[in-house]
Amino acid sequence: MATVKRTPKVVIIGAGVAGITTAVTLQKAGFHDFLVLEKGGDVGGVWYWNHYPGLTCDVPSSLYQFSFAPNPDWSHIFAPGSEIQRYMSDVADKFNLRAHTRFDAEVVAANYTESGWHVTTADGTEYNADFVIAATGVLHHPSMPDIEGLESFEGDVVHTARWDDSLNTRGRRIAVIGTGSTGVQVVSALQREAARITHFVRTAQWVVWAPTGMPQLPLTGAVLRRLPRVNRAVYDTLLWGSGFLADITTKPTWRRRAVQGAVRASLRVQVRDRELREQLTPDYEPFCKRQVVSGSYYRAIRASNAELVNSKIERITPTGIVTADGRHHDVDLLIFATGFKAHNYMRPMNLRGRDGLSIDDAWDKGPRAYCMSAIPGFPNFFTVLGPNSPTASISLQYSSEVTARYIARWLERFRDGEISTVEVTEEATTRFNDGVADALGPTVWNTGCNSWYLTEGGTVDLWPYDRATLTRMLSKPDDRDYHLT
Ligand code: N01
Repeated sequence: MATVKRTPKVVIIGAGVAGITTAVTLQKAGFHDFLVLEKGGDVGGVWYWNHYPGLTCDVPSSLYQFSFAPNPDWSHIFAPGSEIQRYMSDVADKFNLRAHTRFDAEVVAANYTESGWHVTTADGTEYNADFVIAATGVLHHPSMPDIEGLESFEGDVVHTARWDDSLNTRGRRIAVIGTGSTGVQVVSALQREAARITHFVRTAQWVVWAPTGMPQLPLTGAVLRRLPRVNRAVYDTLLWGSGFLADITTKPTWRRRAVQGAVRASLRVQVRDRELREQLTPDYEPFCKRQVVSGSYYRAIRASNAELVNSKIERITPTGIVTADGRHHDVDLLIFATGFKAHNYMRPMNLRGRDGLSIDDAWDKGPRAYCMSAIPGFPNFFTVLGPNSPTASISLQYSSEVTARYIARWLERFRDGEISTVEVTEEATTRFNDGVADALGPTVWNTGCNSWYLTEGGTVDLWPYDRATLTRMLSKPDDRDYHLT
């Protein structure tokens, strides 16, 4: 007797890089009954939420794109954030994703019962689904330090990830706290117009020089648009070339040492002032933290209206910041570039799987998933760019696409009546995570620095393998690793 085909009903949470990729991949695989629930007012994820001055993608734009939406038209080699957000929006239009999306729809709960998933948004609406895919991103929840006296500050206060576009920055005395990729971009952007800019640096960062302000060569876009095959070849070449990053970060070879040597030399060449150079020199290896890339930061911090302060922040006063050396730094605008709670993933959502298991209980020792995408106890639930995703070494768009295709394989089997539920086994997840832990040993991220890559338990939450391994692991689900009904 022929099997009756079913149409899986899917809820995708989040419309950033991972959510857009998942939605388009499902469409391409013939699945159209999906709904994207997005907390923000538009697609884009980090590119929607972040619009601080100086925001630029520090990955070349020709690489920072979806394989299914090649775009040769970038104003700069490293495009500004607004342009990337426009690209994401154009992709959503091109693939008619808005018709499938509810905006301003924050998911507050998702519960699995025998009848499937029940997803609730903040306004109380409930959606039912056969499958839920969490594409909720890594860098979403801003981390705001609790510094004594902050509430007494009489000037303006802003976190970069929730920038207020009405803020005046010109001619002001600006303090920037934090020196990750964001802090470095903000200081570079605001220094010229500020009356004074003080950069509070708790831990110095290595900064790789790159032509981050360089326009794309004239006519490049026009030529590549006429020659889509060449455009595709350029993208494939860049993707292949990006394997170098995975190589130097995961393997302790002469190549890693050579690149690290170049990063150290770059600091020596660009900053001749010995005292400032000492302040800027980290006590850990280049690439241990998420590598900062900038062609303008060293120039900005050397400027006469700029100062780098290493002394610990003691407290905030109504008019500024007091550091451990007893100095009071007068400030009108206080900018927190203090990063994100990177290991929250879909939380604080009340996510409950089989038998009411909460994600907080499942992850009481830290986030874990099988192949970044499946969690024991959570049937018919997947993550895209979930735990151990290669946020430090491999294109996020590529990883999302591979993961979404992997999930689509399960949807096909559901559609064909082969399975009703799929849940990864505890054994497979433990085996995968043990392998990851071993492979993380020789990575550069494990060489003794503190970074957002580390979980509270001190483990590195990254992908320690190369792109070929990622592709192989996610090419075809292995039934032995799953409970199927
Ligand atoms: O955040 P971070 P970010 N007192 O966590 C400091 C991506 N990104 O927003 O090192 C004083 O890297 C903290 O100090 P320490 C990219 O993946 C991409 O900059 O912990 N300082 C650190 O200096 C990036 O890695 C683009 O000692 C405090 C900083 O705040 C990721 O986003 C652009 C403090 C936080 O650095 C996050 O970058 C921008 C305190 N209490 C970002 N608490 C692209 O262009 C924290 N800090 C693609």
